[in-house]
Amino acid sequence: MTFVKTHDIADLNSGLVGKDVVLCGWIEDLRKMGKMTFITLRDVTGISQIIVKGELNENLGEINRQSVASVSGTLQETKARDFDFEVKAQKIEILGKAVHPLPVDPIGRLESNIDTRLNHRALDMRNQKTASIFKMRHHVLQILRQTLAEKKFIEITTPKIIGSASEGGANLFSLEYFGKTAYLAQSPQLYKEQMTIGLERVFEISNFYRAENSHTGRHLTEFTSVDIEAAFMDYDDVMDVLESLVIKVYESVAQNCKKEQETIGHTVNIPKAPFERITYSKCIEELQEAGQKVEIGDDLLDSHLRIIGERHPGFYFLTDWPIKLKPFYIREKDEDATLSRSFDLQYGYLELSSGGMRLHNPEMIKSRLGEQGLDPAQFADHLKAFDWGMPPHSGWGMGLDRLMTTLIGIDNVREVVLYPRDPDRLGP
Ligand code: AMO
Repeated sequence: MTFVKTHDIADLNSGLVGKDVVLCGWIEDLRKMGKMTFITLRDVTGISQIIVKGELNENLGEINRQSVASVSGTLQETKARDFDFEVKAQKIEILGKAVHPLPVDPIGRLESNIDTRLNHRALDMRNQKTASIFKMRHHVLQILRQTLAEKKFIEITTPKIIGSASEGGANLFSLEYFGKTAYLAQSPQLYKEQMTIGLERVFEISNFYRAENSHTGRHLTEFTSVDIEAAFMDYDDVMDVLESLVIKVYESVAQNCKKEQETIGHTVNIPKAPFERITYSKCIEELQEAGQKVEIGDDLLDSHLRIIGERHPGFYFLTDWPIKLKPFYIREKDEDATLSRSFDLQYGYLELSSGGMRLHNPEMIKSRLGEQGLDPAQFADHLKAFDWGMPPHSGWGMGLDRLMTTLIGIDNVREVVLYPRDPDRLGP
């Protein structure tokens, strides 16, 4: 077998002309022209033309498109317009046959619907548009980690199997755990807050779980969350962190993922700082002006956010929500205890992130738990840490999958998640 790959296709260069190379990849196209066969070979980095002549061509036999092959040959200049070089093949070995008909067309000439693509996701990854989305997601993950580390946040990994709710009782998946009931974590909320007592600034990028029976383009039962928590910061400070992080991601993708944007067919427009900050009460006024029957204290429905989103396209913060609409750990405003030091980051109608300043007085937390019908005893382990010198702290959680949809201009999170999980999809 000659599958020792000597070069990725993108690494072929004029210095290698006349030298022997071994390329490995998938046969994207194959044209038999009498005494010659032209093969297009693709690997994850690019495509190359392979010329097959003479005895090798006569004995080529049956080669299926999309089979995986290793090609040994000599690199040479080419007259072909679409390629920089070509390889004159000396040996072609099929390493794995593709059995036709394939369930989806990886070239994308025949479009398949999203369910068919998701059911055959590995093959869908050979479609250049899909591959570009995941190359871009890889880049976004790198830039998030790098930027947060530069801002002196320490990466943590919190447990996903937990003994009690982190966000309150709703939307929890439970599982049998050696005779006890355990839950899948909805967020790292309690752990990230606790970590501020020693590490000050922490972040986590992990999957979390919501037993939400939602059938929309923005809800999954397993999603990737980017979370931060920072001691000695107020909610304005962590909004600044979020704003600069989002801009950094956009700048970096615009600059470093040009090929991916072209293949996806969507150009990333870098948003300008500062993002507009609209208070919840201003938002209610705008909705009333637009003829909506909403009052201060009402939660904002999807239909409301669509109206606000049309008036404020792009990124903006919705701040100072009524305390009763926010989780038990969010702190009230000093000047008006009915309002909270909280925010959502919106992209048009889409909620990308929510966060705020936290309560750090354990008695206040217990009383808020009670008000929200939660049992403080269930949170005893968490509340202990508040007697060990808990600093004032703030943070946020951002849905990575939702952020990705804004970068690729497609409003279905299933496009940006390898194997999405929703109420109707548990496999593959
Ligand atoms: P929240 O519940 O608002 O806040 O979640 C934060 C962000 O996570 C994303 N998200 C989801 N994405 C896809 N599918 C879902 N089912 C889903 N649920 C949430 C959204 C959302 O804005 N602990 C707080 C954050 C904090 O205060 O630090 C929290 O979890 O983009």
